[in-house]
Amino acid sequence: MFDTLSEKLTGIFNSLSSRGRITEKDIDEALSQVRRSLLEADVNFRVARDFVAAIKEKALNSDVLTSLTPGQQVIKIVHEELTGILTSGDHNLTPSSQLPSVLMLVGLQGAGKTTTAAKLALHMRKQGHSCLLVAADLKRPAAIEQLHSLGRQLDVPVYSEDPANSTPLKVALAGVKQAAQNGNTWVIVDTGGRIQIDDELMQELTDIRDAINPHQTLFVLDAMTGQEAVNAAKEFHDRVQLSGLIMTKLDGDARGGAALSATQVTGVPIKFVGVSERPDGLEAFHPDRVASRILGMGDVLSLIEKAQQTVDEDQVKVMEKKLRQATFDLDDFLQQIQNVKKMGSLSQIMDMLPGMGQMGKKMPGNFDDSQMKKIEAIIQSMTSYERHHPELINGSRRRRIAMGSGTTAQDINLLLNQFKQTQKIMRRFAKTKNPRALMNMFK
Ligand SMILES: Nc1nc2c(ncn2[C@@H]2O[C@H](COP(=O)(O)OP(=O)(O)OP(=O)(O)O)[C@@H](O)[C@H]2O)c(=O)[nH]1
Ligand SMILES: [Mg+2]
Repeated sequence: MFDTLSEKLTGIFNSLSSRGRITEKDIDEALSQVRRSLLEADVNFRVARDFVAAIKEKALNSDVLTSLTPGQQVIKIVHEELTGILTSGDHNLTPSSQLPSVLMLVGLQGAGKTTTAAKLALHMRKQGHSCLLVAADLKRPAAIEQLHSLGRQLDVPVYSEDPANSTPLKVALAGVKQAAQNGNTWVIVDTGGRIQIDDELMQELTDIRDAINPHQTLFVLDAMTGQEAVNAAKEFHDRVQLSGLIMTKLDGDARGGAALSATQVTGVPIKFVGVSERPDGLEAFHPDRVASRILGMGDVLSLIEKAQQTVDEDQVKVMEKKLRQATFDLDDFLQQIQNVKKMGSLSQIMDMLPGMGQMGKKMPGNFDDSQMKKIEAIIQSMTSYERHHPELINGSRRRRIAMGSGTTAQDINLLLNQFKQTQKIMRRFAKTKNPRALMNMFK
């Protein structure tokens, strides 16, 4: 988590401050910490090395050496630089002037191409386009049915042929022709997974590319596969000239360093990210968020957005007001926990909150879903007065609540501590006028 990198950097600089001046060597030490953190986040080692070299120059030319908070300054520069790299290029899927616009998905096996094809079709339809999905993976027996099944689910037409009497090239060509006849505005060609060292299959992809001349060729990159995917992205780019990347499975634990490496190595922008297995699990790419994630800073903005999708808008506004006024009490805490349940697994949510990921891990008994049930029971056993004034819960109240909720006084203490921590974070949050400026909290 961010705390670790931030704390480590602050630690390095703090231990130096007693010595007085910070030197270039001290910056080197801090940057080697940054490099390690990038490697942990799956950033390719060459990319990390070059990146850190660029940062060093920036740091030396800035006021880091004389700053009172050099740790934060370094993080700030690193974050800005990461965001800068991730921002370059066009992140939209611009259609071609001649319809239908042809989009081809390529990548390693299991990266998420077929799922992403369906996600894109849904996304495009929401924007008023009509799509045709083309099943050009004839190698994996179930691939055609997988796309048909997704198509049925979304009510998007799918073009396929009998694999025994066709080839991926033929299917792709006929699919594009079909889309033109249908008057579709986009045609999305799903290709089979392949590894870059398989020359024959890579040639097949080049042939398809030459035949259908895609306007968008997107490499689907599994965030979980880390650095391996980076070499593949480069090779695919050399073979079929990618126009963009889609990073899938960002709902998992991976910090997403492969995004940085793949963008650096290919010079091609990330267009979208996949955040669930479901067809609506496709999100616009936000460079600053992925940069925060790579640094392990917690993805507060994503969390806010997710909460807004799951919880109704009015409730969010009320909550926001409470946060601003810092009157967040145990009733709100309970409501948040219940909302969190709607949003997904708790550890996922905790990871998105700065400081909370670590907190979750440090918590005795682990802050997991059963813990959550316990918390609900405890708060429900409190009186309304107690929920508004948790600081007044004394020993005898504690015993009564424990009895009422079938827990122990220790559980109550744990909860009250957790609540206090949350309140602290909320207060920091409340101080920011604009959620977009939340990053300032860390500067
Ligand atoms: N959690 C999560 N799972 C995903 C995401 N995208 C795809 N998956 C899952 O990853 C697995 C592989 O997805 P596919 O779409 O079949 O991958 P593919 O690249 O088409 O695979 P091949 O055609 O065999 O090369 C499936 O179980 C998907 O549900 C994502 O964004 N998040
Ligand atoms: Mg597939």
